[in-house]
Amino acid sequence: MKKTNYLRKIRKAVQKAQDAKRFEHTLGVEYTAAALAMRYGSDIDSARAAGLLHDCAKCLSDEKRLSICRKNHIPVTEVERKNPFLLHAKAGAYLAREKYGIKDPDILNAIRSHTTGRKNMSLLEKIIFVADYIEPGRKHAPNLTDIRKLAFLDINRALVEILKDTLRYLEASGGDIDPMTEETWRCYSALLKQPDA
Ligand code: DGI
Ligand code: FE
Ligand code: FE
Repeated sequence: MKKTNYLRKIRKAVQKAQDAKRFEHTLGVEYTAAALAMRYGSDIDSARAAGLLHDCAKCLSDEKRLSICRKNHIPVTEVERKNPFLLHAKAGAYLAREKYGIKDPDILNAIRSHTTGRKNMSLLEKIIFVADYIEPGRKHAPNLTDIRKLAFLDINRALVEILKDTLRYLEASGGDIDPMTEETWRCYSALLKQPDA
């Protein structure tokens, strides 16, 4: 199938699985990821596919997300059991492969890591993580103007700023911090401190 047709097919299928507001966010992440891929020399169609699918499990119930994980032997951590919305990333990667036919492991990893990040992310994983945070429909995060600019100047620095603000928000709101979010923050703030970073 031609690449453009395949993206159109995914877009239509995701539209059916999401409410209108979430789908608008999905389209925002698709084109923001495409723009970042242009900037950093990553594959544009992979960025679009990952952007389209990153929240494909977002409009399911927590029960459904938990049952997808249980049935498919996807490990669920303690924090995820308490906050099953976090599982939309892992369940989304599963659905991307099984329901939407994605085989590229880099796209699947980008979906899986899009909420907490992880250490040593690929360029595509970073692009999706950042695009999710800065897409034009986002309004409420602090420092968005600066982070949007930074995303196109230095993606690793943008990553650290996003993680810092996310951890700060979770601390202020009393949300459970997933150890993975902290590990990602540690990994990339240490990287920035290296003299040649
Ligand atoms: O699905 P989206 O809303 O588009 O974006 P997302 O998948 O990045 O999810 C955003 C939410 O995830 C945001 O409210 C912060 C939250 N989050 C990120 N890391 C953690 C977390 N929530 C908890 N409880 N723990 C984390 O470590
Ligand atoms: Fe998400
Ligand atoms: Fe999202």
